Amino acid sequence: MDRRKFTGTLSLTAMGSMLGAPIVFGKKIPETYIPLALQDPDPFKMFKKDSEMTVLNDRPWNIEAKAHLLNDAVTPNKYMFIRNNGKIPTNIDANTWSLTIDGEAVNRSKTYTLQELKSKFKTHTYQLTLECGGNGRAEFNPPAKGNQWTVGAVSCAEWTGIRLLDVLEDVGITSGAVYIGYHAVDTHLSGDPNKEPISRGVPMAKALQDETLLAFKMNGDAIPLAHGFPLRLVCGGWPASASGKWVNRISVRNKVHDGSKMGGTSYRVPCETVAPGSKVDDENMCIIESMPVKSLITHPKSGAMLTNKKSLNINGHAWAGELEVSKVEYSIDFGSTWRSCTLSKPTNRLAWQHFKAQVIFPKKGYYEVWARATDSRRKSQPMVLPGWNPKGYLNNACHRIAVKVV
Ligand SMILES: Nc1nc2c(c(=O)[nH]1)N[C@H]1C(S)=C(S)[C@@H](COP(=O)(O)O)O[C@H]1N2
Ligand SMILES: [Mo]
Repeated sequence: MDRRKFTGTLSLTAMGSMLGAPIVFGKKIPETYIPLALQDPDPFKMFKKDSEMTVLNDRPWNIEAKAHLLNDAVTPNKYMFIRNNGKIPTNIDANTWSLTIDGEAVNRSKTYTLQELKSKFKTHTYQLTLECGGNGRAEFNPPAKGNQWTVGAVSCAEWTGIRLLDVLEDVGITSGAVYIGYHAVDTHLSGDPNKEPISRGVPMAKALQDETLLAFKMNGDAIPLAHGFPLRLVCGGWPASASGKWVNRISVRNKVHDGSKMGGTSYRVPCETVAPGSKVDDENMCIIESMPVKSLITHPKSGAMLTNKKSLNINGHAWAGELEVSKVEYSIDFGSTWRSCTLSKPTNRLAWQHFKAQVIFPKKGYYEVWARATDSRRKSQPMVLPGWNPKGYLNNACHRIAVKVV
């Protein structure tokens, strides 16, 4: 990684926020000088991530959690995956930040400062599940290009902000509104200032939900730079690519938003199941909306050894996009029989739910514990890989851990 390039254009405020303290004599720093504490080329320190997190790519930065790191009820910053399509912006000044609402379907476009947004509209706090559409991609065959996410591109943090609904109501939208599309300040890997790395969105029905936030806090503090400081659109339960980081403009469109990564094979899957490896025409691809039902065993870590003990407490989380999870079961006989787990209600809509069970093993030996969640419409996770698609999205196959009873 080229550390120099990364911090070369950092503003004093951004450097201060990365250091966790303002740089007192900051104004005296020579122009290209990088503070010693930021010269450490360690992404874990740079993003305040735990050293057990897995780096999948450093250009752009993509980092995932291991299943056992996600055991907390609410995901702390240090275990939250990072997914970037372009370069993380480095010159952000929250004091001058503004958000413009424009597009074909607003009466008149309007710009708010961040301060105005915070004081004018009511604040809401929700736990919201964000899963990358490509989480689980690594398992697809034929393989799909892109970051080879295993299971850890999912989080459920507590987000605080204002409702997009309230802002759009204040601006005034026309009856022709179909979709919103976000625009952000991160830059394209090519360096071309006219290319947006990503500009996605959601249909009006999702945009106007209670839980769709313009967030300025994550887990009670300012959003970390890597996760969208100072303002982020958060659309829980949908592919996390719909939750724009570093957002400074939202367009209310009179058609399906056509920004970068809205077409082709990006965040789209064949509308009908296809044979693995097929080529699918553009018009037969559909935009991913609500994410499918899924669960993750976060305790114990796969590979656990049970010495002189035949019972094991497992726990984890389950989520189902827009829906609630109605049950989670586990199997220790490769899916032949299933037993119920205890499942909690979500703290709020679109928050993941927690499950636990006490597993009893009949005798010494090797076992696998498989978990399977079912949503409120009775759809369950597949035991094996679900429908192949060109970019390897939506792998919600059962999570499994290995256990030895010795
Ligand atoms: N501006 C902007 N927003 C973005 C992205 C991005 O590259 N740029 N990546 C998206 C994708 S694909 C995902 S999965 C999530 C990742 O959010 P996180 O890094 O906070 O976990 O952010 C989404 N929002
Ligand atoms: Mo993503």
